[in-house]
Amino acid sequence: MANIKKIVAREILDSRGFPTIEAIIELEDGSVGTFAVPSGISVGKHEAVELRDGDIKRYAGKGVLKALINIYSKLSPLLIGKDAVSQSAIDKLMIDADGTSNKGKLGANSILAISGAVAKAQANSLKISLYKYISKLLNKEEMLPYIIPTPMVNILNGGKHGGGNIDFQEFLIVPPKSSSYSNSLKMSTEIYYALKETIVAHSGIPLLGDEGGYAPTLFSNADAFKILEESVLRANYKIGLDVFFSIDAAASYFMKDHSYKIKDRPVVLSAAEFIDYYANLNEQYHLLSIEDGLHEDDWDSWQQLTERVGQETLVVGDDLITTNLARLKKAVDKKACNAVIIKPNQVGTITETLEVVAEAKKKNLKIIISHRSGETNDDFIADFAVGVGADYLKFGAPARGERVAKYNRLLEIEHELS
Ligand code: 2PG
Ligand code: MG
Repeated sequence: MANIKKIVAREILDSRGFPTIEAIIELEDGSVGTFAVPSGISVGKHEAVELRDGDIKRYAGKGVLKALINIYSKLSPLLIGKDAVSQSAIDKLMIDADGTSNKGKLGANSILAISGAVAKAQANSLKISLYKYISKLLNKEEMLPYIIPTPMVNILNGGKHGGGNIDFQEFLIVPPKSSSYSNSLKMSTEIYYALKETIVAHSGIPLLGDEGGYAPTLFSNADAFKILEESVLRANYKIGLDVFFSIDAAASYFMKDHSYKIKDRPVVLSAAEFIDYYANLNEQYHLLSIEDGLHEDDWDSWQQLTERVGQETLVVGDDLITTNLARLKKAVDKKACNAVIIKPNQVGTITETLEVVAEAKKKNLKIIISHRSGETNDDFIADFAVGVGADYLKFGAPARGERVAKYNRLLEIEHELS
């Protein structure tokens, strides 16, 4: 048992050079926890509010000084002296102090910075690895055995993360569940190298997108699949055996007036036609998962997509659910998806994130723990993914410091577990 002694928060930069918050919590026994908040760019409409200053004279309006002031003036006085052993009590104090349904008053970024730092400080106080502490928070006791979730590795970036020419946001490669984590990382990284060679062989320029995947100038989604296929072969692997394909379409970002405009088709597609398109894509590539295949509020079409391809493919809700318990329950009722993306900053506290994980587990949805496109070197979510016993994880390309910090932490955990 150790009370919170000191809270420090600072404005730092994320991987896009945008300001974000880093909080440092010190407990009375000397234990320290640090947490840096990530930030998305293809943000779901129903996510908790990320408070930004809006002062265009500073960091183009993206500063987080107001959120810092909230930490020092509103949250610190509430939390100093409180026992870090009760994560849920601490999170509840902050939720109540905010008082809104979307953390719009104090900002989900202020609240999550403290919530995450408290969890890390408490794990350090108990002298246990963070993933073990997360497991205890979720299950009351440690949930054994620990397994490293299968990585979904985003090697080709389009949509809002790329050069603006490919419609789908992420093209991911996923090794089979039977592969060890280190072998999965090795295979994915070798295919990532091969993708660079393939792009160059096609006279492309191998520039990177926001999540470290390549963002080549391609004409269509079909072109992207072609160069992925070629890259897997170039690395001497077999699609459907050594590796599977997944996509995050982030479709809310290219739906307009209830229709979808993709470069693969000369005319716009209705939701029903777009579902046909996915079904065809599936026949060709046997996709392991389709994330945000449809607009985030088109529940009926989600239900139809799940009915159509959900037997063999994970239909993954990210912008659809936004790590929000009510939306998860609605998705389960409507059979709108069979897998869910979990991102702590979509909801704003560790306790609420764990509640969504627990509900998804109860309802047999597959769980994918995800980073954001704007990241820091914080590796919290690597431990979080192992601790909650997720099925998959999504940390971007196996390149760039803010992505490899997480992949490398998993190598450390794998070593610890062996
Ligand atoms: C997503 C995420 C992470 P962003 O859509 O899944 O890959 O992107 O953080 O920009 O929302
Ligand atoms: Mg997504």
